Amino acid sequence: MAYRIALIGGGGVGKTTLAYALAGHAGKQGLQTSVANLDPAAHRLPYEPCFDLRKYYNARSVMREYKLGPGGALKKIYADFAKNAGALRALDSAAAECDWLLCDTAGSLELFLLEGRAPLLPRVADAVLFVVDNEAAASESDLLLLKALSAVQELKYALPTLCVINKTDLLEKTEAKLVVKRAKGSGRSLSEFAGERCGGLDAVDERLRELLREVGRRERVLRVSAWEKSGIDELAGALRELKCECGDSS
Ligand SMILES: Nc1nc2c(ncn2[C@@H]2O[C@H](COP(=O)(O)OP(=O)(O)OP(=O)(O)O)[C@@H](O)[C@H]2O)c(=O)[nH]1
Ligand SMILES: [Mg+2]
Repeated sequence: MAYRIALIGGGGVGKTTLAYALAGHAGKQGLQTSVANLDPAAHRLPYEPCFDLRKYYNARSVMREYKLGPGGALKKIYADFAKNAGALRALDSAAAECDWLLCDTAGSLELFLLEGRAPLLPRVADAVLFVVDNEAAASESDLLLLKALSAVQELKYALPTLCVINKTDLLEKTEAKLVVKRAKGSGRSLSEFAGERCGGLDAVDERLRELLREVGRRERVLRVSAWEKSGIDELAGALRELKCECGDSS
């Protein structure tokens, strides 16, 4: 059985592009790597999926039939997929044929975080790659929040979880833009603003640090650009290390 890694995260953060880049990299390292598409509403995929949830569910039909919006339809499809023996068997068969199986999921965190009984993620994955983009990582406070979010997810899914910031090719621009915008909003000069921190935010940061200490996390946040294929080697290495936590030291 393959080492199964689920890429999860909000819409448009680059899960699909990263799955493609990571599969290409792992393949070059000699690992037989496949990507499963678990997004029933995916339009175009850069990879040829070894398993495709669209063969089992049509998001538009589910929306029409049950009078649901896109989010509601996704939730319904995933709840059904978690009990769909035929589809799960097909996914298991695909996993049996490779070393690494990357599961590219639909853009939504709540789908997994707020799942009730019979959760899908622990059934289809051995590890989780929590993907965010440059927008979510523009400051130290953002990073702390991401680590806390990652820790909460690890507790929820009971799966080793790695947080990765994608689109770092855009990160510097975002950081610079944000600082300028916030300085303007504060009515202070850029240099004055850059040297200061808001007291309220500091208090929140400290609480988050306490929380992380309490749950004993040593969260690591990796940075990649799926687009420029930078940081992918480090990510693959970190995933290998995570694999040992899954109980496999091969
Ligand atoms: N600049 C930049 N753009 C990226 C990067 N990775 C992905 N993108 C772009 O971001 C957009 C969304 O990428 P996807 O890979 O479809 O993101 P996703 O998370 O799979 O999106 P959903 O499946 O809709 O949730 C596309 O236009 C990608 O080309 C990156 O590293 N840098
Ligand atoms: Mg996608």
